[in-house]
Amino acid sequence: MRLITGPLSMFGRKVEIALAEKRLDYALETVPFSLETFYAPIHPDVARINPKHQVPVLQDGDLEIFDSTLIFDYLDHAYPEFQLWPDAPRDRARAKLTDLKADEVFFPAVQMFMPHKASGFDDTARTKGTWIMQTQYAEWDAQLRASNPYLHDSFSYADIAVFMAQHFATFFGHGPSDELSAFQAWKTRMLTRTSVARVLEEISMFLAQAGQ
Ligand SMILES: N[C@@H](CCC(=O)N[C@@H](CS)C(=O)NCC(=O)O)C(=O)O
Repeated sequence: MRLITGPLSMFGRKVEIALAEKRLDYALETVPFSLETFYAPIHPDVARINPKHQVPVLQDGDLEIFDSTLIFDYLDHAYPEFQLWPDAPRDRARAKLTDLKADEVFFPAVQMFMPHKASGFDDTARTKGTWIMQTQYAEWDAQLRASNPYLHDSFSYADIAVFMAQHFATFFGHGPSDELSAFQAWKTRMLTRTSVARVLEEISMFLAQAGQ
């Protein structure tokens, strides 16, 4: 198996955590990335496999796929040991909804505060973005109070997605408030997982080398 990703890709880091949680061996291919040029030039395999020219991309034998959530689905089907989606249909749908909210509701709001994207958003958009993030934090805090210790019945892909999204939000100054004690306790719990701690250490090392 070969994972093609970038050092600051929140979606790629989701997949790295999942692969570690599932104890799967893989080769890591890091695409060119810098804080000045971002993903240029595009890695040739990314350009060939993903028409959106985005990472992560996963190759497994003759299979070539992209999109972190699609990769999650594939990993649980192909490598059923250490399942990370809940089994029961409704539980699985709920966990997938949490992953969707992290990726496609919360993270686009985080992106409004990234310096290289900020000029594309005015104050009205950013106020809405802040509201979206705070609303999601409150929802996840309530969810954790009901289903402690993880967002769903057991540790799942949903925890991975929310953790990575809030990590980037925190980096850009929009972390969860201390009053959300269930969410804060969950963050501490997530950090005790080797898979998560390793990825955060690598992100910090990359940023330190880039002078951030
Ligand atoms: N829905 C995709 C999103 C992938 C994505 O946005 N990747 C970013 C890096 S985190 C990327 O490659 N951006 C470069 C670009 O859009 O040109 C997933 O879950 O993998």
